[in-house]
Amino acid sequence: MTAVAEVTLRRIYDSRGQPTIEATVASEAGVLGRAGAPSGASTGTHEVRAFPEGGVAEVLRRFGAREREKLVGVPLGAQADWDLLLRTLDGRPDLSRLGGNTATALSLAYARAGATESDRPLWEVWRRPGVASKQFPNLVGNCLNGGKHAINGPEFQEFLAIASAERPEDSLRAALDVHRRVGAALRARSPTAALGRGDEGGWVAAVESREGLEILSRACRETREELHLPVHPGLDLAASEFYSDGRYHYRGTTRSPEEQRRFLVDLVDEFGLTYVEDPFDQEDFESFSRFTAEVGGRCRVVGDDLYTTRRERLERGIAARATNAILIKVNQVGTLTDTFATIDRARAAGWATVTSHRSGEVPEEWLPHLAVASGAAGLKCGLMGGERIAKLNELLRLAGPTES
Ligand code: 2PG
Ligand code: MG
Repeated sequence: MTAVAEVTLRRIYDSRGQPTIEATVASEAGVLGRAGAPSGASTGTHEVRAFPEGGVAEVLRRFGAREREKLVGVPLGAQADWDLLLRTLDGRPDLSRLGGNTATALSLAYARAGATESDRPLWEVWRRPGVASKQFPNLVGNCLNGGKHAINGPEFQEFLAIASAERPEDSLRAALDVHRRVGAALRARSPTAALGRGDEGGWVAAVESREGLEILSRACRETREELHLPVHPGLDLAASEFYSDGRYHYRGTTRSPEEQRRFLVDLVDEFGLTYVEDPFDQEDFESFSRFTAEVGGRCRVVGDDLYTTRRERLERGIAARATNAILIKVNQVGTLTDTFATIDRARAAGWATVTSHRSGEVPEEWLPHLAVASGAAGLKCGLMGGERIAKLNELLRLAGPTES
């Protein structure tokens, strides 16, 4: 492989119409690697800073000849060196000088250039130790939006269809069927009310969290019965977003951490939830541990804001048995190398990883490659919208030719 000949940054826009960074890495052989970075809305406190004060304009102002000079000449295929250089160039642990999204775009663009020049698919280049061959993730598909991803929706941020068929194609078919049924149920419930979709393509309606779960769980049951495919309800509460002053704030009521835990254990049992993400505030490891001790045998308990894909946070979670799974988002830590370190540690502990999109996405296709490369238990993605379906269609391509 040759070396990096040129690096450029530009402003592009994400699925919410917000500016973000796209990086292009050109090799001496004339091969281009290009990648844009996504953005979250319910960001965890411990994530790197996506942009410095002043946003994309400030990144473009700060990323000058000095930065370019350092990057040009690095051989392709040396991801760890490249990513270390990105961290050094920024100079701050939270990447707030050039922005975590700048590092993410550059890290991915460099990986793409290397993969293209060596004519290998990303999933193969990224394959983690111990992941034998192509292993396909379950689908964690967003059907109903709330929290920060919707206006006037339920407190819980995401009502998810967890589809666990052997073939990705069947999982996608099941998740899409659940999404359709949830929409039909919401229309039937309020025939004259407007029905919209949130940031990740899930439906948005003025329902209570519990009612939303009833609708989701019924839709999953019907899909199981009619399509004979395994699909079960799951939740991402993003609970830090409605936690303050020691209580979880619901419409018309509040719950202490202890009450929240009992409430959620009951929901797991009543609705057969197989996936619960961020059920408590991001600093409350203790409630996570208690909850996992109670339901961890029958339910995937996933930390997102709790860990923000950071190895040190994961280490603390492993010691406390806080969850049994971790959500993986590259731009929470800023580079692929940091992401791999966290994935490898989770795998060594026997934990499941779930590779995730962000609520503000770009229409890129690398996400399923990362899921397959890391033997992820799940791929979390919205089911509607070009920027989501681009990832799901790529998963189908990775799975091979369509049989019927
Ligand atoms: C989450 C994500 C993606 P955001 O909380 O898991 O669904 O949302 O990108 O807004 O952090
Ligand atoms: Mg989350």
